[in-house]
Amino acid sequence: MQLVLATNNKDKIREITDLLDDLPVSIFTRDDFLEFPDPVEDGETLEDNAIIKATAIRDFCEMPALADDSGLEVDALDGAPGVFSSRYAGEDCTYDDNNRKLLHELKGVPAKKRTARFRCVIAIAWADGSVETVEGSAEGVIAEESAGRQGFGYDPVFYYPPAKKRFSEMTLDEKNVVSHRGRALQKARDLLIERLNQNLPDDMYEE
Ligand code: ITT
Repeated sequence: MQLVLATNNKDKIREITDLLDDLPVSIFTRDDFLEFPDPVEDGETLEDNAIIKATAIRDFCEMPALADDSGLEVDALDGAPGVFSSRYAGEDCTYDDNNRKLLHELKGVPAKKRTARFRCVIAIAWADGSVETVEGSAEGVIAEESAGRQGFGYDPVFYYPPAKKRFSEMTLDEKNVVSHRGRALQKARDLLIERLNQNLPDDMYEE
């Protein structure tokens, strides 16, 4: 099976390929194509945007496509930045800009009220025209300052209580076990395995 990852985000690509690399699936990324569309993510939900990306890339590359739309929901900010997580501090902002803005918005908010969650929706657009979605989430608390060197995005401010550390203090494997993306990808793996089994030639089932 061939599968193209419908994302421009190299950090996502690292985490996704790590969790899928034991499957008999050839994974392609934007680097494998001379041109790669950058669809407008104008959906109202993570699910809408994941479907927009997966179908646009499936149609352009003519192979099944997997897209990830993810975001951070902070309770004290009524769910912001949510679908706007990548551009919270403005178009073309950096991860650091976003974290600085988030910490500024939460200045003075006590620890108990700094609860938040990462959410991830993965859409797989199949060659037959159908689309399936799965999701995962991870509950945490927004720290008072940035720290840690691993991960990406909001990981330096996302403290995960069960592990007593931030996502930015976890190895790739540790994060993938508990993260929103890791949880969604476990379900996406099941969808891929189901399809792989359907595509097995008949003689594979013979005793
Ligand atoms: P693509 O649309 O090309 O996939 P993107 O980075 O624009 O890349 P999203 O629209 O899904 O992706 O925005 C998700 C943002 O949420 C991302 O840029 C990070 O700022 C944040 N984010 C998502 N997953 C994260 C994670 O595991 N750790 C930290 N921040 C994360």
